[in-house]
Amino acid sequence: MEQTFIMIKPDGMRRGLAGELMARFEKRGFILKAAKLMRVSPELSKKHYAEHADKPFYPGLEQFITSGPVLAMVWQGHDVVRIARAMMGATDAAQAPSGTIRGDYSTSKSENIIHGSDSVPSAQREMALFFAPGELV
Ligand code: IDP
Ligand code: MG
Repeated sequence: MEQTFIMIKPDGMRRGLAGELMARFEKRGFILKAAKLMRVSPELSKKHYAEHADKPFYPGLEQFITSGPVLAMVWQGHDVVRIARAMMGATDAAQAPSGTIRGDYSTSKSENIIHGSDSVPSAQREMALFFAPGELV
């Protein structure tokens, strides 16, 4: 069964949205396979966001993602990579429709509450960065 890597970012944690966001994935029918409350180090940020390392916004992104606890998770289910991205809405929360996570809780292109893998290969790469195989239950 397909799995994806989802992370509630520091802004989502600061605002107390973890329980509500997890409930959305549960109610859609996805199964929680792993969860870890943690801080992202600058080193882990550089690996996780390797595709963005040369972008002008990367320094701000690293500062943001390391600014407080995140909730790293693996969710499993039918077509979960694509469906989770649809549930999140566009990267720029100002463009995300109401009813999506970003569209309901943010108007920012940077502090946009949640991360979700953009493809099955990305999901496998990101899960391996945050979890050891034995940590998936
Ligand atoms: P995604 O999170 O929707 O997959 P990406 O383009 O992969 O979006 O960007 C990763 C993260 O980097 C975004 O979620 C956001 O936090 C941040 N980001 C992306 N583009 C910008 C930008 O133009 N300015 C500031 N931050 C950005
Ligand atoms: Mg992305």
